[in-house]
Amino acid sequence: MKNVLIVSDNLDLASYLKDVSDTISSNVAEFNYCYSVVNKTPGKLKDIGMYSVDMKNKMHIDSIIAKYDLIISAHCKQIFPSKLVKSVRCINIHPGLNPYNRGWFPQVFSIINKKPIGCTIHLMDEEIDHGDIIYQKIVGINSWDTSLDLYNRVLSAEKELLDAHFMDLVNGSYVARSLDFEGNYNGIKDFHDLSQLNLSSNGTLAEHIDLLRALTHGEFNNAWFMDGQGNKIFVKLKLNKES
Ligand code: 0FX
Repeated sequence: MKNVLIVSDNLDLASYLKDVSDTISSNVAEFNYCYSVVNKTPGKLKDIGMYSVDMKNKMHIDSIIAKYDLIISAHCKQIFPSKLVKSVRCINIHPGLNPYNRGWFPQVFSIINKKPIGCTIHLMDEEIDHGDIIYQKIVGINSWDTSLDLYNRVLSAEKELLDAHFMDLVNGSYVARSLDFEGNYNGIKDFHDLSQLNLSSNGTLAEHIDLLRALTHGEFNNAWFMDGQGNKIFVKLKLNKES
């Protein structure tokens, strides 16, 4: 019997993983579910039976190492410490196609820099979104996609991989391959830098449309500029494909 800890700050994915793991007999594996302590709105995660863990707390880490055979990170907002990834098998479910645009919000950067996008399930090492790749699925980018459109397809691709391979992940029945190259990494600062629109920016209209659709994600107010009167103005783009 395996003890598995699932750590997630993403309600959609955490609920999905709970449904998948609920179908597995407790003779095969037992699952516990946590969200990270940095999560400022954990209400709904608590409602589905998750509790808080702090990846910076040495006591938490030591008790995780003592108890679990496998940790699955499903969009956990805290970085796993080196001691944890070296002591227990840790698997990350990442909404990007490693090693392209590793780090924050990969689809935003892929719309702009045209690097491939998709999802990756990989072994964790000490670097972010970097360990050996277990499964990947590529997702295409349409000219009319906003960040939200593309993100939703990436999330669906993650669920498809989990549907097909969850038990293989639990049992370790897979062949992982190392990265062919290091790729590139984007931090949250890169996203905030993009969000501050430079009204004097040179570029083609196509580049500007890509920037604005990459920063358009449902209700989020991402792209902004200051007008001459000191008002902060948020910008979103609406794209419709002729039907
Ligand atoms: O959970 P998640 O989809 O994933 C993010 C990172 O992209 C990922 O690399 C990391 N491993 C994980 C821990 O965190 O993030 P989210 O639910 O905060 O955001 C989902 C999408 O929403 C994001 O891809 C873009 C969009 N978004 C999010 C925020 C917070 C915005 O457009 N603006 C925002 O301010």
